[in-house]
Amino acid sequence: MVEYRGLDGIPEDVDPYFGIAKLDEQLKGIPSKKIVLISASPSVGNEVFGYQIIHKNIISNVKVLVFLNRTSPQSYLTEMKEYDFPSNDNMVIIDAYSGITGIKSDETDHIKVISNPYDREEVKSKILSELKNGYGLLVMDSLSLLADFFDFQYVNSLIKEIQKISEEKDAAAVLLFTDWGYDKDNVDKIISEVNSVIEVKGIEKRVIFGQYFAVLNCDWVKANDGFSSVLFKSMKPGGIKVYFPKILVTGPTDAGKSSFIHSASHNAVSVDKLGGTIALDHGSVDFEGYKADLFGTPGQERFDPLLKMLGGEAIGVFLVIDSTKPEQFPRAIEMLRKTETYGLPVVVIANKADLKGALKKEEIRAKLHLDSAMALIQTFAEDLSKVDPNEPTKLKDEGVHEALSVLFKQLT
Ligand SMILES: Nc1nc2c(ncn2[C@@H]2O[C@H](COP(=O)(O)OP(=O)(O)OP(=O)(O)O)[C@@H](O)[C@H]2O)c(=O)[nH]1
Ligand SMILES: [Mg+2]
Repeated sequence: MVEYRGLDGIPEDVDPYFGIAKLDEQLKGIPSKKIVLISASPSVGNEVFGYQIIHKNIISNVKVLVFLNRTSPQSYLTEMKEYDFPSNDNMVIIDAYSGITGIKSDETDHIKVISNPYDREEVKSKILSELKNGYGLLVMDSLSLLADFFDFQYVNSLIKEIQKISEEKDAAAVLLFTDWGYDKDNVDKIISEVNSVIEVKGIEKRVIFGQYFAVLNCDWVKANDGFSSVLFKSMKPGGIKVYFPKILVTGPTDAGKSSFIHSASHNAVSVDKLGGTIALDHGSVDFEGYKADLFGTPGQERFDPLLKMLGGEAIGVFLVIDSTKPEQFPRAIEMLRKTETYGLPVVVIANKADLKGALKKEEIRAKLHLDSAMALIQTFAEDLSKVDPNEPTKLKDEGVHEALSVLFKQLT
């Protein structure tokens, strides 16, 4: 079994991967001979999943064949680049688009042209004969458009043929599908032909609040309780990121909440006065395929009336404490109570572990009465000589990253 260690940690020389956090963790990549359908509702779109999967594989030296009928190869490659997913020699495109528009497209080593995309036999034979040339992965964008052009019977028999070649050639396939309200029987038939279905949907209430993906089924991984749905954001550049809309950072005055938020995120802002936070901090974290919005509370008691509001809708908490100040520990617990976040996943950050007099982890655990299951992670100033009493301090990446990965794991 492959252990998921963040996107950069995925071992190479193996079967194709999604290159998408959580999806690779749940499904352990895409084994060869398997066909995955990524089925989106029209309001969200799934093309970025395609870009990201292609990119992850071509940079891992998997040869990827991409069938395009939704857009031209040129604009597809431009879109990929805008997400910071540049193409390379491992990517070959079958162009079933230019022939529709009448734009002349020249065949190259990396672009195979279907001269008449309305010719069902030409389309099928071009896909199947090219796939026999030794690809690790086929990506089709889009299968639903092919059903619109021809019909569902055609699409079903094409999937069967792809399956046959994938078996012979050890290839996998990812088929992008948008469900424009087709007849349910037709869609169910396709679902029954493939090995895994991933749904991509929006959380809608007149406007779209968010987007999520969820594995509907998968015949190579057992999930007794099913697979959890995963909120995501599509970033340009960056692609699909698992998204946590609100994580609270709280703890006593001067413990280092603002320092943690500034160290963990790339764009933090703090509403501060004389170095102390007086309203809130906010920062966006972008870490190993995850994106999270951190909201920091002030520590001073006079701002306690804000705590409940700041804690609202949070899904997890970083509780930051100063390792040298055990007298503040009861206050830390009180803040957890006042933010009304008790019961959510909490990671305790024992900051200022670099200072003289900092308590050891076990001492902190005992004094805070921490349950043994609760994570406690030490953080330190990166450079003691640069600590300024009026500014947040840059903390060492090591502790900050450990804290992020531990909480993110608990949240998904
Ligand atoms: N030596 C050392 N100093 C630190 C560390 N983290 C933060 N500081 C310093 O501690 C002070 C408080 O840090 P902040 O991050 O502003 O603390 P805070 O919890 O946001 O404080 P309030 O918003 O007022 O509640 C600042 O002077 C920081 O430079 C650390 O790990 N080691
Ligand atoms: Mg602060």
